Amino acid sequence: MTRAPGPGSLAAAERVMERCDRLGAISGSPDLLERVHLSAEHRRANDLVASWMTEAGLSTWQDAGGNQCGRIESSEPGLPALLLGSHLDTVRDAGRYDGMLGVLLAVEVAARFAGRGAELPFALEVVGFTDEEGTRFGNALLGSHALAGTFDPDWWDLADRDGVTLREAFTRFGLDPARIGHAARRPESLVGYLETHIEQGPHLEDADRPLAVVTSIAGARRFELTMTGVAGHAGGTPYDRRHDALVGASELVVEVEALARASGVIGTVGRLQAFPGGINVIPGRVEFSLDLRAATDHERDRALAEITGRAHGICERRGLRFESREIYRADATPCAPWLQDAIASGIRQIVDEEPPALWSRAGHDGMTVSAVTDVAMMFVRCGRGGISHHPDEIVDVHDVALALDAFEAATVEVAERVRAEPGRLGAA
Ligand code: HGY
Ligand code: MN
Ligand code: MN
Repeated sequence: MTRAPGPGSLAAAERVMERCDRLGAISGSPDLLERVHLSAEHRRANDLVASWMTEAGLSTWQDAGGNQCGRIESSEPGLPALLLGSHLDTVRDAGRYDGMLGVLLAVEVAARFAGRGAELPFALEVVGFTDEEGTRFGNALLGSHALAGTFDPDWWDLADRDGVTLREAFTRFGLDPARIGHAARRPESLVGYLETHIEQGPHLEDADRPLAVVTSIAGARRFELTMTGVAGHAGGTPYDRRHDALVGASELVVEVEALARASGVIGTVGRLQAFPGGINVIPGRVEFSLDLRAATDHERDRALAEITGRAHGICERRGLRFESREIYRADATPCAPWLQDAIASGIRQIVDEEPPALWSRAGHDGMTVSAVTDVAMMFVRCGRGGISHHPDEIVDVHDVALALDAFEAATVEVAERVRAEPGRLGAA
């Protein structure tokens, strides 16, 4: 039986929802929510979240990767930190809770320990990552790669749709590419990373459960695909002489879905453009995307090989050429059992039921942060069929209140486990 959240928690949850609305109004577009890496909106969102962190009693800084950070010391300053957080950037035409909810819940949990830091055997840090989505430069997780010390210098030459390189945008934002290494955290400075995030799927709503513990995060690979044929006259070119790139690409798009449905892998073509794009011209070239993910890297990569084989088969039959360029890869990430236990125990204390355990079909910053410390996640129920990456994204304030209390309880559970095993403080 789910316990009703306490009045203080409901008020805090209302504050979190109101703050999600305020962040939702910080967009690069007047008609929809889009807040991308190193934009003026990124700056405004960081400043606003920094003010809320300060209000909560955290010391704040923006790290050398553009992430917004805050910290509460324990009784002894300078101890390794438990990181709580999520991301502040969005996809195009986004909802208001993907990422933002987790950052603001982390601020509220930290506020509950402000002045009580001595109760924890570690410092508490909140991080609002930038660029979890990769909306601007195609690659993703650039903020958490900086924190994990896994930023690849080749990425400086990535360019956005206006041709602005990551290096130029970074510099214009007021950051120094030469200093990005200063964002990297040493494993011994961290205890672990906990993220609360909306589920972005229907499972909790279907099960009528408010919260879940996440077992692992799906590994994903993203590609820019090109099919090239021969442009021609839409009227005069007989079908048996056509090399129609759009029909070929369309055949592959349908094959991706059929293969994914049959194998449990998740394949999506989110973008497709035909060239030259004339209404009376057979498309000579099609550029399209592929987002491929699965619970394990093996399943994902096996599906990729199958899709590539089918693409070449289509090209052979239709006299087309197929090219594929990988633009992003993040491997499947298991959540640390000891942190999963802490989250499950936190949920049990608040919701009085055994929490469901789900693998995350969505990618998250924990995939990169796991390079430097153990990670775990808690999911919050999404309404409206779990819709996300869409303005209709929605959560219920009572679930947010339960999530807040469970996230606080999970933090205390981590503290118990660290006290029992001091070696976990900054385990390399
Ligand atoms: O694409 C994802 O899975 C995440 O929302 N970035
Ligand atoms: Mn997202
Ligand atoms: Mn997200």
